[in-house]
Amino acid sequence: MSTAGKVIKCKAAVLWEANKPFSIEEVEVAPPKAHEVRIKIVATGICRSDDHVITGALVMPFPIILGHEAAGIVESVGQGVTSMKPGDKVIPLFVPQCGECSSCLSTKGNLCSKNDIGSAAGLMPDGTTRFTCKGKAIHHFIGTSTFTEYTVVHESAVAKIDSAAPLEKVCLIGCGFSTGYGAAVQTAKVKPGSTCAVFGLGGVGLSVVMGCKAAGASHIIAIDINKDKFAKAKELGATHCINPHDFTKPIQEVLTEMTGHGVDYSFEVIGRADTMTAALASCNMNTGVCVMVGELASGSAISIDPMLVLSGRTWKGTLLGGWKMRDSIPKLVSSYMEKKFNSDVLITHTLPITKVNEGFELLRAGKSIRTVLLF
Ligand code: COD
Ligand code: ZN
Repeated sequence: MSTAGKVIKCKAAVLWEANKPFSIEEVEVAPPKAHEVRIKIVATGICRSDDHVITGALVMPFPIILGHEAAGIVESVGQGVTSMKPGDKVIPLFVPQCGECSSCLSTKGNLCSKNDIGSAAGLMPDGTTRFTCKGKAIHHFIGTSTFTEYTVVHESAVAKIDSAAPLEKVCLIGCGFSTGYGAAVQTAKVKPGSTCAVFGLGGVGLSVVMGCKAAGASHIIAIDINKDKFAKAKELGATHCINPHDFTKPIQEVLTEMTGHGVDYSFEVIGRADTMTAALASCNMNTGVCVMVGELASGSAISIDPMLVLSGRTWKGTLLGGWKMRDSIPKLVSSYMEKKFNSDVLITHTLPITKVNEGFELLRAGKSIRTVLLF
């Protein structure tokens, strides 16, 4: 029996308040309105940014359904949706591509003005929610909300992908892989033969390592305080792995000594003030490029010595690897299908959605790279 046009009751992991575990609840998911799409989520990865909402570092309204790195199948579409139909395989996009705002019309950048990252309203673009649970409205998360069997997203925030793509693998292309890989190949545009330093070897940092390798970097220095991350970093292309705890001097001095004059490209993929400054100081003056991928807790700031930039370094930032998502995500999935990269190596654990809290414990304990939750 078709569910189109009807409210769907399904399982979801609801976060009622900060610093509490998820509750597996039955939620009601309203049908998609005009220009919206309701998706049956098949697989969703756990990303550190979801954890930042739990801890309060990333301020979002509660109660909320988190999750933003997923793949699924279109269940039904609202009026006016022409770019996809029920049965299509899709990836929800936390940076939409409306095609009309100045960012979308420009060839540069990818931060569509319709995104809900900065505004953090936790609502659909029309200012309402499609989720209820126990009579209460539940917020959306950055236009995606994927820790639920069904979600509703705006058409501008969905990419249709290859019908042969394995959803339990390509879900990582919705965030972690694309963010890191794009930071290297798209935002930094790493040149062949260059030297790169990657601070932080989570799922996103390891994807930066993959991007640096694909771009032809000859030296990739991987930095983490958890040495258990080094084996995978080496497997993916790191030529050196260093732990700042093994040195008494600041890590930027260690890197400058290792390279003679600092690295060509540095990437901060942790989200800490001290490592952001260290990454900037690690790249060489005159030509070095530092790309910030991590973010600090909402409302906090860092201070730097302006001389670090006056001396010629370039300091850049990237959200989702700079990809214009509706255009790029289907192409990245095609590249995955053509085996141009292997993001599967990032998946260390697979769990049912009912074990979502266990998945977050693995991340906090530094034991997982990516856990994929299945429905
Ligand atoms: N020095 C070196 N390494 C460190 C340090 C330190 N002081 N502290 C922690 N680390 C290591 C950890 O051991 C870990 O291996 C790694 O840093 C961080 O990895 P994860 O698995 O916690 O995180 P990821 O890879 O899932 O995500 C990292 C981000 C930086 C992307 C994330 O935390 C973030 O800041 N997101 C906000 C920015 C963003 O792009 N958001 C969009 C959606 S993701
Ligand atoms: Zn993420």
